[in-house]
Amino acid sequence: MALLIQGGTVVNEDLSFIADVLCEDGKIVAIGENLSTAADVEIVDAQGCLVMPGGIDPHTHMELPFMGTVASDDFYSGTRAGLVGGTTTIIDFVIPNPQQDILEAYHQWQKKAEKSVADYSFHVAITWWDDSVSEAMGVLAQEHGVNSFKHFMAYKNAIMADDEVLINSFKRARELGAICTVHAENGELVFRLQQDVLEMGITGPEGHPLSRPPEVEGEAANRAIEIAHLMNVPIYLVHTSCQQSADAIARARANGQRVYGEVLPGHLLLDDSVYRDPDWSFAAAHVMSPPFRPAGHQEHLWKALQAGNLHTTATDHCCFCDPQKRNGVDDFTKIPNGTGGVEDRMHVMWHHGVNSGRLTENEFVAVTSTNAAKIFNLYPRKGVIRVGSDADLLVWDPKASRTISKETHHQNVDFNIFEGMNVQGINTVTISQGEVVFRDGEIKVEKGRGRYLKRPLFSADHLALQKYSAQRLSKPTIREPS
Ligand code: DUC
Ligand code: ZN
Ligand code: ZN
Ligand code: ZN
Repeated sequence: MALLIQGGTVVNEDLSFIADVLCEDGKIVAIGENLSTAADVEIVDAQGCLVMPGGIDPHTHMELPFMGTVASDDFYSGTRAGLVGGTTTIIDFVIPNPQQDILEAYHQWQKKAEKSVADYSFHVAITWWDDSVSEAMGVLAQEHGVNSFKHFMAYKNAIMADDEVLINSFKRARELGAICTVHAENGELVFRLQQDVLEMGITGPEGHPLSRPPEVEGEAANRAIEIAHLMNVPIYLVHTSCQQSADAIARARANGQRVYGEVLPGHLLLDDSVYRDPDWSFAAAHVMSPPFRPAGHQEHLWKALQAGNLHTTATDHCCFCDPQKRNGVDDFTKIPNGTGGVEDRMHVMWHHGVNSGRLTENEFVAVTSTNAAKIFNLYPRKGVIRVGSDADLLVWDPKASRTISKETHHQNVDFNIFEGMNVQGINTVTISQGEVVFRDGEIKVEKGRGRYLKRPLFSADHLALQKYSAQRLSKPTIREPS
């Protein structure tokens, strides 16, 4: 059945204008003023509201097996919570165990994701290296629509990618026309500092940020950016959390390098005082990596987002409940790392970004949807209200508000890092694949309705890097001995 969203202000990244939006068979088929209505059209009244592209969260971990447990939000509960909060697409991470067949891991994740209720795609992590991994990257890129590969520079003795893995994988990604992404923290330094902090007798969550200071992220960010520079591949830094890595991105961009940065609402708003709270459970619930940072970094991240040196907002949604966190009750290094937020990202970013005057409504659309679609090659299918695009839309009421709480959220976790925050400006309706899935507080979805999104590879022209490559590799003149 057709759906007409009537009388709202359409907000794209480049422009806002009053128009109706007509959807059919899951796609946007017409945009214009006073579109005529056939009898069998479902009407959504958007008078006084904005109509925006559905949010894209390019960084989630549903049902992730991690640090001896499994993240509590699965692909059903997590994507459902996302739809409630206006996120209609997620990009999750396939994370193979070291030595595991990458394709086997990919198929495991596909199986888990069958219950998704929102559209989803996958980055694939490269956690080890040999010729079979190189071959598997080719199969993923050419047959399965994977155009981004992830590298954890932290988590030594587990999924960490050392320099050898980074260099080989970056080179292969470049050959294939894929983009590289990194979790930038120096895993050797984290390992050393964790031992040092434990030896000082600090075993509680307050040890977590001490073992992963901003320098650890800054070093890895700079290293990854330089390796990407020499391997001539675009790079995307996930969860940029501190001044050091935001500055590394800005420097490289000023130097003409194709580097992108992602930031989480939590890193924009919370500081490391949460780890010194006397309530162990409260402090442990905030343990994620990279940690929340000393006061001051948050303002720097906001400015980097406003300046265009950070491009996307994500959540790193990776939920663990208190009994799971308690695994690290005597040793902070054993607290499963992760926090939630897939339901709250859009609301928090509007309230603290747009209501504060830091972002325009169009910039909000860019950093919550369009930029992720462009960087990961989902655009213009996703990330824009345009004829032919998927009908993933939000009716956004800038006057409506909600108070964020674990008591009312849909995320399958017993904590919310934004507990008690009142946010004004929320989606009252979520439309996914041309279907109203959320309206006025009610979510109605059928398990498994989410679709896997293949993402095409980038052409060399699109990457726009080959000229630099040619210069770098041109042979020096060999002089004859005189
Ligand atoms: N950081 C987290 O906090 N959780 C999952 C993985 C990660 O890098
Ligand atoms: Zn990470
Ligand atoms: Zn360089
Ligand atoms: Zn992550």
